[in-house]
Amino acid sequence: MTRYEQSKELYAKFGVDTEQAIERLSQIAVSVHCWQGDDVIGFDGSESLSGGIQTTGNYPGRARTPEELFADLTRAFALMPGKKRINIHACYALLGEDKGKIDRDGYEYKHFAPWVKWAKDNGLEGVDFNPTFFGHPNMKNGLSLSSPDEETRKFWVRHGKACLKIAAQMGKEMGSPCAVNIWIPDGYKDIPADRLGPRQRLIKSLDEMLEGYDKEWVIPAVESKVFGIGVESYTVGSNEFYQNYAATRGMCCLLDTGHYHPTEVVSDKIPAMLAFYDKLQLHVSRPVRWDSDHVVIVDDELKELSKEIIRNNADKKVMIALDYFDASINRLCAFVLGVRSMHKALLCALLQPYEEMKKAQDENDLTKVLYMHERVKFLPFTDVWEEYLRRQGLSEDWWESVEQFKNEVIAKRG
Ligand code: RNT
Ligand code: ZN
Repeated sequence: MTRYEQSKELYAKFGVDTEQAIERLSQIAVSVHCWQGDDVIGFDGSESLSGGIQTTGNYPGRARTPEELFADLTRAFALMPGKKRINIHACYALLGEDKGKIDRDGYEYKHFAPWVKWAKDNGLEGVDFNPTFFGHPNMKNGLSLSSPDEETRKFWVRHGKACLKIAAQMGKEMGSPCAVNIWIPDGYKDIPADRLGPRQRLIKSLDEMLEGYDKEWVIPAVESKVFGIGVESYTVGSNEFYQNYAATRGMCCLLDTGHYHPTEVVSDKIPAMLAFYDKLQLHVSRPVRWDSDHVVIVDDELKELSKEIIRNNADKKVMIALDYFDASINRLCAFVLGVRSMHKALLCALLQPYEEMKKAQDENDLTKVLYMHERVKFLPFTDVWEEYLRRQGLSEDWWESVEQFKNEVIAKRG
């Protein structure tokens, strides 16, 4: 008997079917953010990151061109298990001869067609898209959709509209609806004199932007935030603001695991949202003391968050995207490690005996709930995980690929 076969029997004693777990895991798509590969700079002219978000570290080898980013992503994706999507930002437009001639409000599908081609060539399930409301001179005083300057506000509404149109075509081309996430950095460093006005303008902008979007091929979401660097006192797109906006507009929210007070956890927000919404989008990140966007690892919160998806049968309702950017380590490793961690946590969640535990909770046998939590914690998870990888031609030892990337690619990038 192989180790996997032995473990399969052991899990069966707890009422857990490892074959079912592997099968279910292989159906869950994870949307991988392209921006870990180049420190969130993009190709449309920005030289630095702004808007309350920051990459820190100066590890060499950042992808500087579309060719480099596509090549790095191809290497990274080959090491990732499961169903994958690619998540891109509007600033990753391939403008070609339109460079310098058009601005973000003039972007079209053709500027992103190479991304769709790459996604198809690499067997991806879909492409997700984001308007980019940062790293641009029209972010007047750090404001976009909530700007009191009508010209500025309208420019960003046009950008959003253009992106929704592009997204519809991406969805159609891939045969899988495109998730469009709306995040703006708008806010103030110090105590504002008006907290309502910017929010009213944001409602107006969002309504204008979202008017008539393609409901079949686009799934838009709004992403809230508690604060950003340099935007400490007031964030226009706060949690309450967007939850109410989404609820009244029949759309969905996106919860980023780094966007709440450090004592709040997204794992508990998931079931609260599922009680009211039939779709929810996630940005899985790892905040260390602040929204630091560290590479996702299998920590307790990631395991808890995964349990909320699995035990509520929300595999298709909760759309998982990753959002982190670490410039201090090998970026190929960062990409692959984060994706594998997400899958590991999901598999962990799939190997839990929920029925028995839920029953114990409802019977107020909370001693048993605690006992069971600890009892299953160290069951031979790795045997199932390695079997999952093996079936996809992958293994847990992929360090060599990290070294190869360093020697073959990074070393040659000055
Ligand atoms: C910023 C948000 C946002 C960005 C990406 C690049 O705090 O999390 O989602 O990280 O869109
Ligand atoms: Zn995010």
